[in-house]
Amino acid sequence: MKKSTLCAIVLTVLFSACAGQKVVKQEPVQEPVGVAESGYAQSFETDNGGFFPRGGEELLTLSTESAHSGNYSLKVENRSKAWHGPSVRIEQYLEQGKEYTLSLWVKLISPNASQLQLSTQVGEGNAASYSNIARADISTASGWLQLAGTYRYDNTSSGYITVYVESSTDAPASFYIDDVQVSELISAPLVLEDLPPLKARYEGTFLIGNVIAPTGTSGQRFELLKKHFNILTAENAMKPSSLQHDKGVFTFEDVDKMIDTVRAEGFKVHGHTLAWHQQSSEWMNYDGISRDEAIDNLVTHAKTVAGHFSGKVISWDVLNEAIVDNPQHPTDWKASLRQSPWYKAIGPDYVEIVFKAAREADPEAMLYYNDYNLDNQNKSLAVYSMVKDINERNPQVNGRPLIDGIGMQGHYVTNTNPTNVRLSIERFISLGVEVSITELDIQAGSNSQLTEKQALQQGIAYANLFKIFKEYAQHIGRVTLWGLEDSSSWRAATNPLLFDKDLHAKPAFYAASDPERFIAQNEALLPQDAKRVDARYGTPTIDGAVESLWNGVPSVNVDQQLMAWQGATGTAQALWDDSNLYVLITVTGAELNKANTNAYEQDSVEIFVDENNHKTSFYEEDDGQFRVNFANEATFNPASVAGGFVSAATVSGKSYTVEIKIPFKHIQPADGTEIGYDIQINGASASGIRQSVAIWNDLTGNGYQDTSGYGILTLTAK
Ligand code: 9MR
Repeated sequence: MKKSTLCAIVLTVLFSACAGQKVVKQEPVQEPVGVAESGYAQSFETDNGGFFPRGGEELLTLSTESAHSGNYSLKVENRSKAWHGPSVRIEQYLEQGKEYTLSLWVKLISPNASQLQLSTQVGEGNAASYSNIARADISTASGWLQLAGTYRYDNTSSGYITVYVESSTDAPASFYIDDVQVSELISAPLVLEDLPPLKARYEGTFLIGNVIAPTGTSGQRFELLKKHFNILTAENAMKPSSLQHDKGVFTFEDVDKMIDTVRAEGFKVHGHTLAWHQQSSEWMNYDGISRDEAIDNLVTHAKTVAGHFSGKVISWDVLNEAIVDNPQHPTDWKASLRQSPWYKAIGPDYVEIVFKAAREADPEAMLYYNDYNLDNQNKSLAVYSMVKDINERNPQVNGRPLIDGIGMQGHYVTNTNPTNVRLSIERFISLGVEVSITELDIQAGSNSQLTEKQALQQGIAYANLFKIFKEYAQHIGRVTLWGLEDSSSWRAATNPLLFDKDLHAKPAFYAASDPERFIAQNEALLPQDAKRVDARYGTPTIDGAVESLWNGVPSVNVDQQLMAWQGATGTAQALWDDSNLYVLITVTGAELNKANTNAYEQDSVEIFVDENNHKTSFYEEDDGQFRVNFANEATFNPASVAGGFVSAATVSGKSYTVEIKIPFKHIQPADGTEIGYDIQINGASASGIRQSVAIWNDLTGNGYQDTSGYGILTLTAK
């Protein structure tokens, strides 16, 4: 729409500029002034429309350097945190219970590629909740890109609602925004469906939970929560910076009211969280603080908060997300600890210190260690090692081992391998602790869109997990979903929950409710058998030239696209001899771009090899991923598989050919030997970001850590 038309439809809004004012994340900057009859629209032609820097330090300026329409846009620079960005208050344009379309245009300035998201915040301080509306991968070559989605404002009583742009990674991206619009969407009123309550399905099995904000204790959403769930976690309100934003000033009032209300309705409450590297006030553990002062801050916070809620919560996430992703030496848990502010200020014993403080202040509450990606076997081994060591050294703290439970957050995707979830549950159970699934959601689809097939695949993923949870129910205290309906999820753009934005049950709900039945009815969607191909016997010269030895060797098409773009594809053939595997891959339709610093985002081929064909859901010693770009630069996962690897590449127009030698290191190859094998082609865009992934067999996209989806290569014809 042209800007002139836009302004004609929506009354121009006049705000006084407030860029440059110091603000902290949850605090209002100033009251917005000016009224629009039918929504909010801003094109930055005359002023900044009331946009303010969310973190206080970002620089927002009106700019003529680039505009989506008209002459001006708002330039956003000097961000240093993922949640920093331009924010504007919109509460006066909203009516409680109505749904709105939120949209704006963004253009990236730097770095070359980033991920930007449009989000909304409802409420302030410890009553705030945050939802991501739309997210996009963007590069400087993308030009102007629209971020748009819908959101139903179920409760506007906080009087503080914003829309803002942030990045979903920590990259301090700078960008322009333009043509912001918030307008009402005519949608059907919410009607609750007559469904069997989920909590009744799991009565006596485990508690079934969801999240809540202090503003969420009334209305249709609360009715739906009451119907299906019996335990609640505050999604944000009980985090450290919410309860003690300023040193010594504990703000319990909103949360106390919320807890009293939900307990009166029969809910149990779980506490989240006493110590975390996020949403923690900087004064608690700033760079350069003394160990003693940091310990004092940690212990005071944990004791005051756990003491305050004692008797009202049944359990606590005492410590959240302390272990790094995919730790390289997982049995050494101290070396696997995240270099968080608490770690830097205190050292590894901060873990024990905070658990002891919590136990002292509330001896009844079950004390949990909580983390994400615990389906990663390295990460779960590090957590196992930590809890084992701490509990062995602290077997009797107020009558029981110090750590009572391990919380597996469970922020999953549809191709998360359920076997890895099972393995981690088993590993934790072997410690004698309770396990809970604490933040379950499963992403599917994108841009707040979910096709029927994606919804069923998501259902299958939920069903597979609930089947496992039921099997281990004796050791599982609680399964908590991280949100009620997709549109209010922190990952709203990828539809991860059981209910849609109109509070209707999705296939995922029926899958969670009766997993066995759901799987039986949708079996056709379960993974297919692995594809097979033969390798012939012979030893080629690795020079990128296709010698006659390759003639007649069976060839596979690498053409199943995993991303929403039809990029480079190719064919692959394999030879073998008593020492090596040889692969010849020819790629067509490539941009021949290797500008991205991530090797996997360059035009490149990947070979996945599982020598013993164990099809494990994690990498064993014999498993490797070998990547070569069109310029013959190789990268390896893990780095240790590089030894003896040789490759050659030749380029012709938009095609390239790669010839590769990979030594067998763990098997004695023989006629008839079957190895796990897959081929992937990464297609870069002309602007240097990965736009396509074509694969031979494994559609999960998980081959870099999981060999169970590989195809099978049979060594023949010696
Ligand atoms: O869902 C929460 C979202 O509203 C907040 O913006 C975000 C702030 O960091 O925290 C989200 O919840 C996180 C939880 O506290 C810990 N595990 C990861 C969750 C998703 O980020």
